[in-house]
Amino acid sequence: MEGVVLRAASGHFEVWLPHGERLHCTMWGRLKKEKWRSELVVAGDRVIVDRVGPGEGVIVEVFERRSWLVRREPGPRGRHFEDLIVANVDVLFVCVAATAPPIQPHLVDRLLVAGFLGRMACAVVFTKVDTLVDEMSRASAEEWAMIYRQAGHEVFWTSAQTGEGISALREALNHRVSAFVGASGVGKSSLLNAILPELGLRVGELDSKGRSGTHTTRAVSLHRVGEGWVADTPGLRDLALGQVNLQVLHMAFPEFARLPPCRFRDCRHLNEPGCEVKAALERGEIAKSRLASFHRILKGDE
Ligand SMILES: Nc1nc2c(ncn2[C@@H]2O[C@H](COP(=O)(O)OP(=O)(O)OP(=O)(O)O)[C@@H](O)[C@H]2O)c(=O)[nH]1
Ligand SMILES: [Mg+2]
Ligand SMILES: [Zn+2]
Repeated sequence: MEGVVLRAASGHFEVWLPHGERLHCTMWGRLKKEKWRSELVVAGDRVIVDRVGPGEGVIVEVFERRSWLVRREPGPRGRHFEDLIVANVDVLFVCVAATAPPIQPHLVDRLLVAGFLGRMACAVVFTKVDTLVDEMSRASAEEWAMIYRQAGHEVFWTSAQTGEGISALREALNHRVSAFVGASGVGKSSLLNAILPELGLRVGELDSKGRSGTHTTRAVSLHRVGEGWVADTPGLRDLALGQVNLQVLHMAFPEFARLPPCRFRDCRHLNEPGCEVKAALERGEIAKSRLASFHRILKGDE
């Protein structure tokens, strides 16, 4: 029987079967040896299961993944371990809070690059827009939204509290697999609760300064929205990408990739003559923060 992994935790898997049944599964021993990733099977994986008892099964095969969100941890001898977070997602919804916790543009940009590398489309979701009560915070949030629109991403403007933008987001989740990702405390679980009121996911407070969340969600879980699926994920502190090739990284920044080519094919957009990216920056078509992220990712420092 073919199914979808809804949740994976230390060798135990909840698998959804197309007729709606959920099986509690373990994994077949031989499969464990064949796989090379630290996470053998993750939420979003399409699997074949054998039933072994009432409500119980065993995963005997994992289908090839069409997309993946991974973080790369440095390993021995310059190698990297790939830590798979979720599989087979069509659209990565990168969530940022309109006010608190403060936006971390570098984390957002890393997630957008990870989405590109993992073959997902990416959108940016502003959460908690009900907290934009003064002109300054509103102007700042709108400026960030502009930057990501300019980068070619669809931007959603939402509040789980007032319901603003929730139906547009629900619509966007239909007929595809999505994942909400971002820093802890930006309101990923709250958004899902607003979209699916019967869900009742646990949400957490921010720390006393409102600088960060308290890592409330502990595991990735997939939920049905209409004819689609959406994954809630634990808040990320950072997302190591490992070494990314210059040309590939350039492609991962859609507003860079749109420009005519720079004079030098291996232009790193630092101070080379004939650099189209620098020229676009001066014209205000590219944000400083985006080019800064590009350079940090290129250098490979996490
Ligand atoms: N004012 C306001 N607060 C919100 C909104 N959405 C979430 N919050 C608050 O933000 C805090 C964090 O929300 P969560 O949904 O737990 O955030 P999360 O992104 O799932 O966090 P992790 O699971 O730790 O990654 C909670 O105190 C929520 O009540 C919103 O639309 N408006
Ligand atoms: Mg959460
Ligand atoms: Zn250049």
